[in-house]
Amino acid sequence: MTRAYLGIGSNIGDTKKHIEDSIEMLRNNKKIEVIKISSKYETEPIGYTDQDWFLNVVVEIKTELEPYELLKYCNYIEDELKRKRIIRWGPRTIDVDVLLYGDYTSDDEKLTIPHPRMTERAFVMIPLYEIAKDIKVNGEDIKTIVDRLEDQEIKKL
Ligand code: X6L
Ligand code: MG
Ligand code: MG
Repeated sequence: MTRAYLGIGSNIGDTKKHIEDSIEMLRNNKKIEVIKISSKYETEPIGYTDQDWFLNVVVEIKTELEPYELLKYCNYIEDELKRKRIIRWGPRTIDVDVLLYGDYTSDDEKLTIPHPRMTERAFVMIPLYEIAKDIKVNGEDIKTIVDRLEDQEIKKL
C-alpha cells in the first residue's frame, strides 16, 4: 500500500457537490482507502484568471493502484462528473490530480509526479500542509515551501 496525495478542484456549478462526489468515487474503489481530507478552500484562479474562483481540497489516500492505474481512475472520475476540456487551464466541473505517490517520481508527458509546479500554488500547498505537516516535496520541507508562498488569495471555509 502506498500513501498518495490527490488535489481536487472545481469551479463550475455545485462545486461543493462535485468535490464530495469525487471523494465518494474514491471511497467506492476497493483499492483506495481515503485517510484524510483537508478543509475546503475558496481560491483565486491561477493560470487562466478570467474565470470563477475554485473550491479546492487535498485528500490523503492509501492505495494498491500503481501510479498509472491511479491516474486512470482520476481521469475516470473526471469523465463521470462530466468534465469538458474547452479552454486550457479554464473552468471545470472537477479536476483530480495525483500530487504525490509515496517517494515515486516520474517525468513523463502523461504523468509527472510530483505534480508540475505544485510547490508554487497556494491552492495545493496550503490544503496539503493542513493534512501533512511533516512531508517533504522535491526534497524540501513543506513548511519552508508554504512560508514562501505569497500573493495568492485563498480562504479556508
Ligand atoms: C504562469 C503560467 C503562471 C501558467 C501560472 C498555474 C497554469 C496553474 C496552470 C500558470 C499556471 C495552472 C486551478 C486553478 C487551474 C485550481 C485554482 C493550473 C491548471 N486549476 N486555480 N487554475 N485552483 N485556484 O484547481 O493549476 S488550471
Ligand atoms: Mg489541476
Ligand atoms: Mg488535472
